[in-house]
Amino acid sequence: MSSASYRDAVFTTPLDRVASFSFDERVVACFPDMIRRSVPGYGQILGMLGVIAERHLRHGGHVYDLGCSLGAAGLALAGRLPPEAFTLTGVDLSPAMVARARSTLSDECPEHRIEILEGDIRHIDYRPAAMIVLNFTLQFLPPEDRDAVIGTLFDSLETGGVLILSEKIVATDEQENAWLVERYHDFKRANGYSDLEISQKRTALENVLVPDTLNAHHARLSRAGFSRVSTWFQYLNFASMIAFKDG
Ligand code: GEK
Repeated sequence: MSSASYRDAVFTTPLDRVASFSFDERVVACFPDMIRRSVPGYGQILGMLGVIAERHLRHGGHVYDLGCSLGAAGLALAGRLPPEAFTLTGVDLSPAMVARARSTLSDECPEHRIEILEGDIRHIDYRPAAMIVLNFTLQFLPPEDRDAVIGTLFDSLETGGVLILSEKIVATDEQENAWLVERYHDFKRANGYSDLEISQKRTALENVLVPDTLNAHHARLSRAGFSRVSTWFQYLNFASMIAFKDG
């Protein structure tokens, strides 16, 4: 399959009925453009994943990239660390994403030990890991399944391991939240999206992407057993946290 990436035009024309968002072939074909123009800080977060891995990953440790899409986290780690530094399993539910991630990673970093599995992160058997990345994936799970997944990930992490959790968030204060959402739409306009595209995408994501507050994330991570949680990045209503499993 070609690794070309097209400009996101999924919601450019008016639709009679906006269907729920799905990670299908059409989305996969333009995904790198879509996520960079839609997620504030996406490139910066990816860049830091490699830096965090350099500091926190034990040599030869195993990494999970859950909801890996096209394998961007694996590529970021492979860009900073040599092949012997880590092994990585990427998991994604979308067959189209998985096919494209496999071909991209084998083209871009054939020496690195990266495998991509098609599966649901709620139901796979995890092996012990030193680092787990959930980069904008938990938000797509039904809210009632999130505690169990975070609990399983805590159990799978080795002592000294870290979980990176990046999410779209909702602010507790209504006025603050309204300001963040308005500026987020301005961010999308500044990146070339029309009002029609913004509103149709918003409709498509309703009940598909359900954001939590930062407090809810911190509380869930603590409940699971993480001893320390820090929000190391926030850009408008998008944030990334690191949770430590201390000994
Ligand atoms: C990146 N992390 O580029 N099991 C496995 N995968 C799932 C599940 C599930 N239950 N639900 C959704 N997905 C990536 C970006 S995108 C974020 C992640 C976005 C997958 C889904 O198929 C999609 O590929 C990914 O999670 C979310 O760093 O598009 O906003």
